[in-house]
Amino acid sequence: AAPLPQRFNFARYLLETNAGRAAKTAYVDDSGSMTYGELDQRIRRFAAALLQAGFQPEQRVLLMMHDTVDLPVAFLGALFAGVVPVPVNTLLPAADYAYMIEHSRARAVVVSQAMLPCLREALAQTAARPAVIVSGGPAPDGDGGISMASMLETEPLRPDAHADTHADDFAFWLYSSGSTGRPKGTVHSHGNLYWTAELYAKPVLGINENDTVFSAAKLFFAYGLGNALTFPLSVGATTILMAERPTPAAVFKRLTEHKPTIFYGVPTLYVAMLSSEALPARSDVALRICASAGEALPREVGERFTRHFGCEILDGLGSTEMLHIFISNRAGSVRYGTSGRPVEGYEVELRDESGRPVPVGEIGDLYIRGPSAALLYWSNREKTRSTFQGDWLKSGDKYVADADGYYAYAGRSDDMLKVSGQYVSPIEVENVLIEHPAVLESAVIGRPDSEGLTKTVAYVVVGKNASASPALIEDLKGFVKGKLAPHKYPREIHFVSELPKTATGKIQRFKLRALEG
Ligand code: 3SK
Repeated sequence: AAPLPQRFNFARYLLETNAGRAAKTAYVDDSGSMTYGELDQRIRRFAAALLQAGFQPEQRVLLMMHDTVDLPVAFLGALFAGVVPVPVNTLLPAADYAYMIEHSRARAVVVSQAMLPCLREALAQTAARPAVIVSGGPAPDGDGGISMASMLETEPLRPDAHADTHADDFAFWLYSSGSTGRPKGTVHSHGNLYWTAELYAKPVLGINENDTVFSAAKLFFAYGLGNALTFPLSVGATTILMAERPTPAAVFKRLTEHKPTIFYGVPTLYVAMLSSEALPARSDVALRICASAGEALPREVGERFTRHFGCEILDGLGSTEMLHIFISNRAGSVRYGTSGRPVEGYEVELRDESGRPVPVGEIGDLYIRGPSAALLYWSNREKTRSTFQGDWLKSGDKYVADADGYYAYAGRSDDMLKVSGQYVSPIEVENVLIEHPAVLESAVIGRPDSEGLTKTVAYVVVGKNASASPALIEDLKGFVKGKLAPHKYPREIHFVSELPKTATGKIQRFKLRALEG
């Protein structure tokens, strides 16, 4: 890959890369399409509007947005202006947005119209007063907000006024979950975006301008951001965006109507697709290659998919901290049941507890080094130090390598779970369960289902005045659903008389993991 110049602005680089493609379709979303020429204009206008509104370099703008063409415009417009966009998960409870608004000190929030009520609820929980920019509709009267459409209508005074950023400057943040405490603001640079496209998307996916891509993972995830923004725009490909939840039916509609050549999913979705009666025939789709990340893809699922569609799934491992995939299978040499081999440009080591490399065939803690590593966690020196160790980054995953250099997942180093490709902290779920009047204590673990995918399981000790019953199980599930993002509620709840604990009172989740469900 070409080395980066010191002065580098990723949005400007994309506009230059696609300057000769003005008439080509860049994005198709649920309500229309946008050419590269229109994308260029809108990015410049959005950037100019932020600067005209007095935004200073590195101030944050929170993006509470569904996947529509406005999201790449807001993200890249902010980068172009040197303002730092922070795309956030659209499925969180209001309290999480209140926290992120305060923690990021966001000067503005760009919000999809459908999420306005949730933003209002969040703003009621904080004294922070960011400006509100509404995407997909008019700003409501009296709220002091402004519509994104009206910002984009304004002719910019200085359409080329991009920020003269350094490749290592703070460019954007993504929040990543931790086993304890609040989500961590993971700070990435302009250069990091470039490296994920150069090292993974171009050589591993072979992405090129003839591709049409569709990612079931949303743009607010590091995985989705690369899949549906960084990668296609780095080569001038066309991207299909979908605002709704990625159910099999919604995915099949896009696969058959828009005929993407690259599809990016997560294991839970591949399983649901393969068990759906509406699974399209091979001849109804135009898939060239698929990718999977988020959690390990069970071998059987990959094999069934390839038998049906004649197309391989490249399972890989990435992280929010490394921004995208750094271990991946390659077309033509896929080994289902593994995450593949290190992507060229990244180095991977498996270490034992004293930091020494482990031999082939033995489980070790996975460390990575590569040019797309995040710079830090915002306002969190302790976690920054324990994760970013010099050149190396501690992933928190345990892996085992075979003699051919393929890496297979062997669990997490902490108690974190990965459910539907997203981290779940057992402690966060336990803390909610314990707020229920019937619950005395609880412990949450992950357990593989019949397909080999992790499901959240809770063990609950009920209080003296409560009785364990099927009705209480449903009540507890609903209680957690009401307070946390939907992927976090326990799919199974078991009542126990006590929880296994150490002498010092720490819950021994490994003992619960050893129990049969
Ligand atoms: O979870 C993953 O495997 C992943 C992949 C790409 C980018 C980000 C993440 C978290």
